Amino acid sequence: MTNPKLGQWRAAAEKEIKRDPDTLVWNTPEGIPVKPVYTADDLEGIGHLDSLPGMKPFVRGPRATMYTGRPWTIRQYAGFSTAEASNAFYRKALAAGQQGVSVAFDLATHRGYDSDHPRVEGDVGKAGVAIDSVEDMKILFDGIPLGEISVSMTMNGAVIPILANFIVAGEEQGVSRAQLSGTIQNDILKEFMVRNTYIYPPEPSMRIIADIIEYTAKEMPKFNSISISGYHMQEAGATLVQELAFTLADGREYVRAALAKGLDVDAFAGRLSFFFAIGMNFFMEAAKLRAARLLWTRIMEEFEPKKASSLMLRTHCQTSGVSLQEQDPYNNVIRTAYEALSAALGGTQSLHTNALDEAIALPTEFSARIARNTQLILQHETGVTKVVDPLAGSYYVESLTNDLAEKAWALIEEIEAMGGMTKAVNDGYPKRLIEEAATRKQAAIDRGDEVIVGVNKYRLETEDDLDILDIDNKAVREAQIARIEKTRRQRDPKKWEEAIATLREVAKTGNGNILEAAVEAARARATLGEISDALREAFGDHSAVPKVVRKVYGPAYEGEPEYENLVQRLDEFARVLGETPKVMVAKLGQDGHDRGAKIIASAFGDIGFEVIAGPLFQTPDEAADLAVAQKVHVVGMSSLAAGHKTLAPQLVEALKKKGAENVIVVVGGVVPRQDYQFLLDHGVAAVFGPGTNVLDAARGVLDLMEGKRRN
Ligand code: 2CP
Repeated sequence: MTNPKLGQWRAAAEKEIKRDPDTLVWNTPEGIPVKPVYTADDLEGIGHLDSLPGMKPFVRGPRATMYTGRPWTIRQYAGFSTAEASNAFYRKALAAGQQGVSVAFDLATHRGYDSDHPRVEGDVGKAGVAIDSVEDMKILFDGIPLGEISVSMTMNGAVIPILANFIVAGEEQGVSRAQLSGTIQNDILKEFMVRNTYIYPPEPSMRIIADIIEYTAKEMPKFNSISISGYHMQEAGATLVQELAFTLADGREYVRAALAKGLDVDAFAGRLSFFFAIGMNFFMEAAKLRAARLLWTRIMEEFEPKKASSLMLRTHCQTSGVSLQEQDPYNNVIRTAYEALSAALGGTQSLHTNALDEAIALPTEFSARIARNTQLILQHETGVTKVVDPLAGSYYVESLTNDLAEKAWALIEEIEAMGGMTKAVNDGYPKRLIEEAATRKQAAIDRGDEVIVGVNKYRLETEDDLDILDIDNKAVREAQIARIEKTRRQRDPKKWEEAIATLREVAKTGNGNILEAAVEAARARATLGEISDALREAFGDHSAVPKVVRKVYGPAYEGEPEYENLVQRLDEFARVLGETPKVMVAKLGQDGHDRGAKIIASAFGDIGFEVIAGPLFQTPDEAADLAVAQKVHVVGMSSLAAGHKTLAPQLVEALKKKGAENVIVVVGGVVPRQDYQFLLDHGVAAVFGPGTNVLDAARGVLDLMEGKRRN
């Protein structure tokens, strides 16, 4: 039934704006046309409207009383440098109101390397804490009672040694594994899609997950075996529909893997948990969490569980990292506060609010305090915890919830028709869709269609310096190496050897549980690298071939003089040069964040450069070899994990050694302004920091090439 007054509204609207009100429709990246006004008509046919919180299909929340009974957990993700430094940080945070711990590991740890491995020189202690053995893990939780405080660990690649070390650290603190509460991320499919901290190929990686679900279901009833994550998809540029669909499809795949181990669905389903990003599309994000719960119930009903808790989606959320900006960084406090409110209105169980400086560095104590207080103020001062699901019944939000659910369901079914998520991930389908969405979004920002305050509009003339935390990773590495050596010296070599041999055997034969064997190895003080290597021997390493999407960025600019001029200028320069300017985009060290690299490669290709996309995880020497072999003019190193001060100078040196000093090196990504001069002094020709317009970067590279030719 159409509201008879809608016609009157249209007339009034048209009079106000002097054009058709349909021109006010906002077509979101999700393909949802958001109308200027919603009415009861928009609720027609929506099935979930009369549902209640704590009841099927859980749209209104997994608990009946939600925050009125217990507010969400304030769980700030943190970790840096050594176990000692991170432990001190956690203790202070807990004393100041944080309610759970969430560990960020450094990238060396993520990828299963001990701190003394030559490949990880630039990574140790940088974007998280370095953990090499039980000895480090014990220090990390010293004075933090693991039987009382729940601990989340973001770990996927080296998930086996980390969880094993955690279990043994608990044991040696006097806390049995049955008492340990917390969550391990353990979500490998999205690693292959977007986050890239995988180690082994997809198939054995799925076996690892099933083994962890099996072990925790039997031994650790309070522990969430997985955190099925959409967060990184949105960070990589996914639309909310993609984030929703791919995450839930991943979840379905993990359930199937666990069932294939012979587990009863009710034995583990209640301990599956989720993790979503909350970006700036305020109502859409809250609706997304509601839709996620609705769809998860639908998916889980297929498996016919008996317990209601098996149907419930419980989730952690983090405010969006990509929505943070380097420019005018105090704006980030405001962005994060809105996102946090949206997460609360959507009914999250646990939340991380980003610190204002997280676009460029690890949080300082000051910025971490503001981030934490953003949640404390929400919980204690705003009244949002006093009512369950306050957005229920809103014409707009209910309609969005339904639209998101329908669109995501269609994509989930598409994945299903392809044979499920493992297959789709292997084929690269979700990754391609996400990269296309990311490139489209970048073009919208560069063109100014999407406004970012302080970046592409209302930009400050001068930016104030911000105090940031810098880690001396040389010192961290030395301290870690000393502790690894001590651990190796003090352990019983026979016990160690037997435990590693058993682990290798279990991995190779498939007889026994990998985590169970790894717990023994951790007890015998096998290091993280040794445990990972034992599994590497059985499973091999996964290496991905980088693919770059084309014709997404360019077409968004078609006909715009700014873009056309640049294309023409490049074309003319190519004629003078006698060849197409060739740029290699390089990712060095264990930094797998490749959104920026992929966008640059894609856009530069459309503009007319010949682009070589280097593989992930190269050493500076390997990148220089590739640059020489490919005869590139420019290497663009993309750095998002703080390794630039070690790795960029090494790259410049490696090129020089190979007689390729003519190759121009530029650095792009998350580079604090304070580091620009250091990089320029070490042979880098230009730095393109966060928020750089891609066309400006392309012009900058062309200027450098032209300048070089003239000299
Ligand atoms: C909850 N409880 C209640 C109520 N609400 N009891 C009575 N009345 C209520 N209204 C109970 C729960 O049943 C539970 O007990 C306990 O209180 C804790 O509540 P919870 O909702 O389970 O909260 P939680 O312990 O904080 O767990 C939340 C999640 C968990 C989402 C389930 O998986 C989690 O903490 N995830 C965090 C993931 C994370 O931090 N990831 C970091 C990503 P029982 O347990 O006894 O039932 S870092 C990201 C970076 C970017 C990266 O990945 O790279």
